[in-house]
Amino acid sequence: MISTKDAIDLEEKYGAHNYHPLPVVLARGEGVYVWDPEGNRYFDFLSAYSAVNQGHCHPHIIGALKSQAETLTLTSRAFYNNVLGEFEEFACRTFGFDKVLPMNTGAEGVETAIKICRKWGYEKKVIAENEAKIVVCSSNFHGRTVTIISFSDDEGASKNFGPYTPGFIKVEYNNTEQLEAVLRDENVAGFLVEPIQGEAGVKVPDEDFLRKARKLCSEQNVLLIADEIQTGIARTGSLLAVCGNCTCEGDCERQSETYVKPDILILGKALSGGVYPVSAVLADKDVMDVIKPGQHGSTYGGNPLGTKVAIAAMEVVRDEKLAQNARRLGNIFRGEMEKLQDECELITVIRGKGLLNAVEINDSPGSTTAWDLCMKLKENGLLAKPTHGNIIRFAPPLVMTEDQLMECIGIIRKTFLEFGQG
Ligand code: IF1
Repeated sequence: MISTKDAIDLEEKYGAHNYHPLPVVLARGEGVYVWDPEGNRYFDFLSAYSAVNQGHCHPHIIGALKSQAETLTLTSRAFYNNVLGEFEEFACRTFGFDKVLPMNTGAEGVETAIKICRKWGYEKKVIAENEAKIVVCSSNFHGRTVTIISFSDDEGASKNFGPYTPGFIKVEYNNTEQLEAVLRDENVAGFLVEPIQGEAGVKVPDEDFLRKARKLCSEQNVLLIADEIQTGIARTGSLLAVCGNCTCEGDCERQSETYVKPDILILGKALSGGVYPVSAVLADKDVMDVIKPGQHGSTYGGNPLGTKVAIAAMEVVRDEKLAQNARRLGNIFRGEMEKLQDECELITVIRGKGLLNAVEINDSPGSTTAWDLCMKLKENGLLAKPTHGNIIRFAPPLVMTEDQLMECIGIIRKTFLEFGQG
């Protein structure tokens, strides 16, 4: 097998340098573990940015992949296929919407939601042609297409990729006063928001932010669009972050007082358990019906292989009660990190929900401290990725057991305490 060094050298030589990975090569994965070519085992605390919530190579999902791969993989949507309808029914029932539109990547899901929202704005809200606006948040991350980076405030993501797509207005995340003010503009068709901002460093808004946003959107006839590509599929301790304190895994009446129903829901990543790219946009009939034949689509979107995989991935979340596990382990994790914070000056802030967590390191965003810590964590058998220089995100697969989590907390403790001593 190719060595760690040779694999990295090949990427350096032939790959575009659009990433700066931690210098570890992964050659195999199973559940919460990954292995490098030399056979060293690591706990995965990134989960491919929350795509492998169900754990690496989950046998139920891989089983679905294998059997469907031998049967039928791609038909295009020029013809029906015998799996798509089953996926659509499963997704609509699981997430509580009338209709679903399948795509592949998260960014495509966001693009789809933007198109649906604009079209709804013109045809249902009767906004004048080309005048529709969508409100977005500061420090958002929704993907990498030209339109999406047009409303990013990360220079790295947007600089020199212009000209940019117009039609977006920005408000401060978690600021409902600003939101209320901009929604008065009659040309606003939608409000696109992450229930927790992942890329920004796991920024959790005020408890009632989404509920207030929902109310403001309803009052002004504006579509609330939730990007749950990262927060969805049990990651934050409920099936969706918008489910609030409900811990069911999809078999739900959605009567919980804390549930906030978006008009458009965007899912990706763990919708297919990291096995095959599947994203989806869900909405009720009155919204989704603005899209007619020929107006949107994708060659691979809704293909039988991806949809079969996605059904299996959603079954795992339900059958293994991953939302409940994420909630329980997340509470333990933050509790243990708070204990560590008392003993260790390296940690300034701990935040998160369920198993989407981050710690802020006592150094400037320009420092290498978080990176250096992640290198030490790697040496001690745990993989996490620094973000914004001084934040470390901790997001293991949701199939983790309490014993495994305690072992991981031991590794993090030891690493931080050793590092703190120089
Ligand atoms: C990269 C971060 C995570 C997302 C939300 C849409 C997308 C994403 C809320 C687009 C993607 C990624 C992509 C990955 C890094 C990453 C990320 F570091 F930027 F912040 F997850 F935390 N909406 N998130 O988080 O989905 O098109 O990638 O399938 O390198 O860009 P995609």
